[in-house]
Amino acid sequence: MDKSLMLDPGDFVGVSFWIISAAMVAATFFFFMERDRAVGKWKTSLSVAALVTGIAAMHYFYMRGVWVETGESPTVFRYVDWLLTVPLQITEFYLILAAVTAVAVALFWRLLISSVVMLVAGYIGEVAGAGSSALWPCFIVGLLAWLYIVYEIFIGEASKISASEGTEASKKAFNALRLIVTVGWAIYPLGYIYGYAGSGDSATLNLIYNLADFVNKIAFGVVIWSAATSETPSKTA
Ligand SMILES: *C/C=C(C)/C=C/C=C(C)/C=C/C1=C(C)CCCC1(C)C
Repeated sequence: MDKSLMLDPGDFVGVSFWIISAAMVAATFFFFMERDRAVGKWKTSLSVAALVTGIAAMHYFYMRGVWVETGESPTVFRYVDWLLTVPLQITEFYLILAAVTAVAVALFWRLLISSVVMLVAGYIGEVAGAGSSALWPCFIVGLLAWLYIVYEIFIGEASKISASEGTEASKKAFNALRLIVTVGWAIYPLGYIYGYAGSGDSATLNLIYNLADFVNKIAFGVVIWSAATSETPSKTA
């Protein structure tokens, strides 16, 4: 077999694709199995967390192949993965709020559409590539869409609903998730800047995105798992 088609242990980016594939599979099984321990509507939240890591695992297997065999960024598969998993994570915010109170569906759509705008803009920018005139305008559009999500969960309607209607467990989950969406998600635009401004290389860009996915998909699920299993049947009634 052609050795270039095998994962080289010295290829840190390739190895990071491999390790994260394994971690995504493990997290998926964990969230599905732990579903039994959660009460009521939290079960759905854990299923969604498992879907996120499961979809990512599948894409990581494939992205590793692209990277190892071609040495190129698997941009299309990365964005297909994000386009499926980010809206699911946005759904988690809505589910957490909807589990405790009635929430306007319009809020869900605003968050969802913003996340799609963020990703489509980023995709167009990355495919246009370094040196193209679309690179930074697309980045700005994506950045604004992300800032809108941050606004919604810190100051807007979503944050007000959580503060006034939330249970202890739902507030805990909401607050931790919004930290992830602010601090954890910030790694992506920073990676984009690093990758395309100046002397950035695609290996480092992939490593940054891989680490960001590891944190933002698995830690995100763990936060939900922690809240879901801390609420006992008597507390939720
Ligand atoms: C599981 C995958 C996740 C949580 C991916 C999140 C991706 C982002 C937060 C991407 C953000 C970007 C911007 C804020 C500006 C434009 C470039 C992007 C798409 C990298």
